[in-house]
Amino acid sequence: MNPIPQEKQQALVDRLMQASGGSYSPEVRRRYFITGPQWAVAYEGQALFHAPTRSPITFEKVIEEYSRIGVGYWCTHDTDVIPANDLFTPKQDEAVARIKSSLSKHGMKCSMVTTETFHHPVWAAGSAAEAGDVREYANRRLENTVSIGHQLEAQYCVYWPGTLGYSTQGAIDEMQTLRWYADGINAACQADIALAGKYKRHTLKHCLEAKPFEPQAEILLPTSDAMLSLIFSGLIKHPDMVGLNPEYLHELMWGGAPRASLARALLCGKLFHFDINDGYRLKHDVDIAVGLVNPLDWLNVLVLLRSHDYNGPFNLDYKPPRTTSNYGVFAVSLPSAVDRFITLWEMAGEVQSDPIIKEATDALKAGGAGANLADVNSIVEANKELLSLHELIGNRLFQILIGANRGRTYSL
Ligand code: 3MF
Ligand code: MG
Ligand code: MG
Repeated sequence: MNPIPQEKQQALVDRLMQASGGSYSPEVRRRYFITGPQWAVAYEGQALFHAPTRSPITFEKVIEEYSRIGVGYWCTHDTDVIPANDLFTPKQDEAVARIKSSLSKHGMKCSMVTTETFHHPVWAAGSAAEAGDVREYANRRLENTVSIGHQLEAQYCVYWPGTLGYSTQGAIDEMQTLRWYADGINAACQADIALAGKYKRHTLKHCLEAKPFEPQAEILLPTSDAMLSLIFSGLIKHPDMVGLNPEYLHELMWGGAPRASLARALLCGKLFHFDINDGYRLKHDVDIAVGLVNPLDWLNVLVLLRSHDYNGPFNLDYKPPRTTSNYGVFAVSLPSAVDRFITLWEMAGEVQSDPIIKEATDALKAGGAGANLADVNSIVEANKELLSLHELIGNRLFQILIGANRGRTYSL
């Protein structure tokens, strides 16, 4: 193939996207509670070892593009859209007014707001630092975000503690730091109760998000289970208002099974919100888009969530790769992520109604006949042949993933 002239490259990308097929209309996409973060599509590709590869984009453009593609909900960190120096000033109100008008112009809703407590130098020692003024400032920021949430009619508020931890051992008192961290969540809930009264709205759902490593060497609340222990520790004054925002990759990063983490959250009634993406075990937070690394696991995650009636948001917390251009973010990255999610969700429905999986599962639950409880070997024998069904179910899930259940075949 000859080199492709620059002015023909976008057309090539568009033609191959078209040829790939499998895309849904914006109307179909809008039927799902898929939420689009400001920071995901505005990410410029920078990292510790990386200079940006994309140019900045405004929230107006982000909201417009989400709407065009069919993502009905937008969410943001406070400082994604309001520079830290403008917070608490009339410039904040101006920004909130501009966001409101942008959302309404494009028929979009704000689903969630979150406070950036990890990037600015003020958080060098975390939001629950020893210095009282840092903690007071953190509380003001959280309260302010809750207020912005009410003004934008959001339902959820998310907290990723970022730097809550340490790099040098013994530098902080873990117990005290966790108490201070809980004070911040309490301040946000307290402010929420007052603001909900003022705005005549429901209080928000406050969702804690754990991540096992990065950006701190040792993290005090590294997993969703750790977050559950904080919620039920007695330190949280309004535990009913507080739940989880697990992130698929964050649970995978520590070597856990995201499906099991989600199940534990569901058991506790705390699965409020879910960050969807993909990546690898025991590596850093690569934030690859949903289904590109572990589609089979993702299928099973969605079977779990469909089977147990999860009805909260699916938040596209991923990062378009550095190799994707500004144009590619909206032409390839975002629509393909949404469409893979929808396809996997629909496939999960197929799994639920698949007659083979259903019969195999029912047979496993029925168990084998003829066991004598006084004879352990007879229990083994009674169930022995049935247990091959576990692997058969695994194979059937693979077949559903590749469409073999719908007649797709391969031959030499
Ligand atoms: C970091 C994250 C964060 C959180 C966000 C929500 C930038 O790995 O996942 O995204 O999701 O701060 O509050
Ligand atoms: Mg996240
Ligand atoms: Mg992440």
